[in-house]
Amino acid sequence: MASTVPLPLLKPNWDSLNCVPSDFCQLGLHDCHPEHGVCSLTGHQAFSCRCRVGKVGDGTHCERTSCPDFPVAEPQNGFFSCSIPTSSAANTCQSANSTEPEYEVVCVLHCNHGYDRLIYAEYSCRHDGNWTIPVDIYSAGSTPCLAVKCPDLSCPLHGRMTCDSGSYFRYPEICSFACDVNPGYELTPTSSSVRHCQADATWSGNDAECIGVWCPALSSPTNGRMSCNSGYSFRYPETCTFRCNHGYHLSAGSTSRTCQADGKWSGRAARCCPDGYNYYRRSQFCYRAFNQRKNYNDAAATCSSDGGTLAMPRNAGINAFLVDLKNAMDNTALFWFGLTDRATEGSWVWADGVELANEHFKQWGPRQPDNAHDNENCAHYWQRNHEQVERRNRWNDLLCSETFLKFICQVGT
Ligand SMILES: [Ca+2]
Ligand SMILES: [Ca+2]
Repeated sequence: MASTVPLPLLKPNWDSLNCVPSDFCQLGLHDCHPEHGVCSLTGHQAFSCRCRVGKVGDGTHCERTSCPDFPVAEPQNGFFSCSIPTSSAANTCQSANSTEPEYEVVCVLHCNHGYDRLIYAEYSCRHDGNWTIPVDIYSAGSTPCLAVKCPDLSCPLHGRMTCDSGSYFRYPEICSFACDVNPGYELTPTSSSVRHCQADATWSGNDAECIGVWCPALSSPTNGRMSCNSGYSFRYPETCTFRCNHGYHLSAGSTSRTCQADGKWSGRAARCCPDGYNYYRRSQFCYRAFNQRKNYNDAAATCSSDGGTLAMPRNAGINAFLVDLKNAMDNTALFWFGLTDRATEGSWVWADGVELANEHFKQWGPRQPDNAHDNENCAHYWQRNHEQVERRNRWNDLLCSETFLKFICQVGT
């Protein structure tokens, strides 16, 4: 029930319903310090004021006792937060007659972001002006604020990890990652080369992963297959093996090639020639001298059924290779090769349709091509043992319908 008596200068600051029976103290008809003063009845309409424990003054005027400087040094990675508690003043009614001392100042240990508080320490300056020291945060072996721990990291396979504080993995450690360059490893594109243990106990960046250096992509040889043992990554140290299809043989290059630490493949490109054919590296074609006699068109058809054409000795190197090839087969025979002037007399065209220009390589025999009988339109090699030495292995034009010649085919790789 609220008082009907006009209030003096000081307002009551507690609810009279909950308090002691009607008197000047209860009604607030006193001039004791509103917060730190305690009113005591001394008789009818008589009261006295005193200050609460921890305060100094005559009861009408009360002041906090001042505390000495906070006696504990600030810890590494932490700090003290000090405040004046408000609880005792807020609930004045309950504590009006309490002898509980008022805490002047309370300081609590806190740790910086990224550090866990291992010790709870609350310091108070009591009414007697002395600090209580509940715990010695600097006792031997204790660390009041310990950096948060990130998950352990490990060395990537084929790589190295270097951490700036010796792999404690605690904030704010920085770890860097590198791969074994010698031999042959590098970080994947998504890997982080530097990672920070962050204040939230997580690592920045992504896991570091080392992969072999890249070698240029390989492909199956024509008429063959490739098989690689590491997912066709074409990275060190993958090895690819090569096989030729049925009816073909590995006529050049390596059956097995390995991506090396320097990013280059061992060995040479595999080449598959049809069985019976020989590979000439500089033209990258396979050639075969056939031990059969046919006219030009039938010879060309045989080459076509092997996937090629009559041979085309476009340069001295190929020409020499073909001469050796045919002579090894039969040094008494004439051999067709892929050159005709059937479309336009005097205009010689290779089997692939390319014209034999004036400046191109030629090996015609003396006074050839002569278009004898006005009808010699297909080219061939003379035999090695021709009685006219100057004709041996040279080119001549002949009737395309002649059937006593053997022939040379070529197939690409
Ligand atoms: Ca002709
Ligand atoms: Ca001729």
